[in-house]
Amino acid sequence: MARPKIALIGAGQIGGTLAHLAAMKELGDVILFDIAEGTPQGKALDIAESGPAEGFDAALKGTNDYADIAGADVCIVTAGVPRKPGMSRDDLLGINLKVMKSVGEGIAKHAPDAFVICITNPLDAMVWALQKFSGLPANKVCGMAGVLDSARFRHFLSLEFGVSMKDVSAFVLGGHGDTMVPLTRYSTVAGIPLPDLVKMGWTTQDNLDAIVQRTRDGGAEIVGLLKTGSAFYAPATSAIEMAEAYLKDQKRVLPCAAHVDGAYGLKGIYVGVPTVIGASGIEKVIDIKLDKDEQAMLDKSIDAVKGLVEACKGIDSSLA
Ligand code: A3D
Repeated sequence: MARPKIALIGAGQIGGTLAHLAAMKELGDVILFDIAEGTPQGKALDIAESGPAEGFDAALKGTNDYADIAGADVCIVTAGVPRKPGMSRDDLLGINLKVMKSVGEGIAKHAPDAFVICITNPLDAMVWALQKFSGLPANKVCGMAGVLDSARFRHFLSLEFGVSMKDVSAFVLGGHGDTMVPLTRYSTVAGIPLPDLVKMGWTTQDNLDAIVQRTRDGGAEIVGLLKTGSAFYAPATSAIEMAEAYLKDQKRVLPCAAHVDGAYGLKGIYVGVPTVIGASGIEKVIDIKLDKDEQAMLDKSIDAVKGLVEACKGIDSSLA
């Protein structure tokens, strides 16, 4: 059987890391596409040359021609610009919306059967626009944010409790932005919900609140440290987890920006929700019962996403 084909649209910081991870995990052959001439070719060659020492079997090719992504099984989209210190994700909307149009058209023409994972920010609005521009089925187009946001939450919790990250599970709902909703009630250490750990005296409510806030600000913390761009190692790892779930039909339960139509009382909007990812793409959106406070936080987050979607419609009338 031929190896799966993974097309990476955008060969910048995240794109290059995705290529390296996909090759090291032997998820398939990798096509790195970018408009910058030489960048995807150089990164593909550099990673391919790590193959003999690493011992992986994967072919890598860099290109500036969409025709090379033909028949891709997975497309991961990072094309666009990242933020710099002082910028919010929403400041990227105008530039990245235009990029989503050309990417959507390229995927529609050359890889219409692919499972598409968008990473470009502002995430929830960009994945919505990418699905519209590409015309691919909504269950085959999703956005990576929840896996990363919950990984950050898990990392901070493991530091607080002094336990392995493997034993910490965490859920984050809503848009990928300052209004994201880390769900403490559904986040656990070895199955023990966080509110119970507060009662047991393992941590305090104040510490937990600070961790929630640090999670919300997780992207900005890295932007502030790097100064020249945004996070790329953990975002790439998170998207690879989603791609692997699809390619291996793992039925993983992962939070991602999915098209929600019915669940949570929403109608046809992309927002971060728990999903099941398998060979059919987003196979299920899990509709968790929320309490009043959680619902209020989610409503606020959804309003922020809806505002960005309206802004997209204002910029490009074909989306209206
Ligand atoms: P960067 O290293 O700048 O790479 C972006 C690449 O896109 C560059 O190589 C550009 O040449 C390329 N590009 C620009 N326009 C086009 C186009 N029309 N077609 C093809 N390629 C194009 O950025 P990065 O890799 O650090 O980040 C990529 C995106 O991911 C940004 O929008 C970030 O904001 C976003 N991001 C999202 C998350 C989430 O959790 C959702 C996390 C981190 C970064």
